[in-house]
Amino acid sequence: MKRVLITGFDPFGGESINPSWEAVCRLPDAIGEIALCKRQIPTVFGAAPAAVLAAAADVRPDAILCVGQAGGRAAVTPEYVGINLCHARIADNAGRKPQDESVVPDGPAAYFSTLPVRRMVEAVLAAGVPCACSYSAGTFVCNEVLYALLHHFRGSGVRVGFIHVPFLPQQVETGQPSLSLESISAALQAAVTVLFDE
Ligand code: PCA
Repeated sequence: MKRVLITGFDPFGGESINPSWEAVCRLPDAIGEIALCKRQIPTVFGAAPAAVLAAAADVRPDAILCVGQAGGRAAVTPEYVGINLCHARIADNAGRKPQDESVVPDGPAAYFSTLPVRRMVEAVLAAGVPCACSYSAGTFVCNEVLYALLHHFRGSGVRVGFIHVPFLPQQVETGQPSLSLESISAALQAAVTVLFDE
């Protein structure tokens, strides 16, 4: 049995829910031969990657899949790359708004996800949910988490990646992009199924 640490974030930016955690917390405890250990992490620079690392020390996962909200996107978007930059447009949940800071001083500019991103996109599309590969996780807390984990687990054999998910229908005005909780959950389950594919 493989173990996957899967995380979602708490609400931020004035929202009262975060679809990432709403979907993650409802996932089953196992999908086939893959056990899921679910954790909520704070939308706070520094504290978010620290929370995932603490959970990973506890869970000893074979792979880590972090999930976050990307309001405005219409599809589920596995992220291809994390970059060494924190630059916030809005404050995080601790009131911090870093401007042009590094995630890891003197770290490389970027790391590619070590999850099979293309397979994940195919699997989610096959499950009937809109999905596309993304080449930017932004410069807010989600990107910080992705970069910090890829840096920490480089060369370790622990696979690391990130999926952004759209707003839920109740978070948006008519006409704005959103996806149902059922669709987001189905997407995450489909992605998990292929995490250990080559
Ligand atoms: N989305 C934010 C941080 C927390 C979340 O769910 C982001 O995209 O950086």
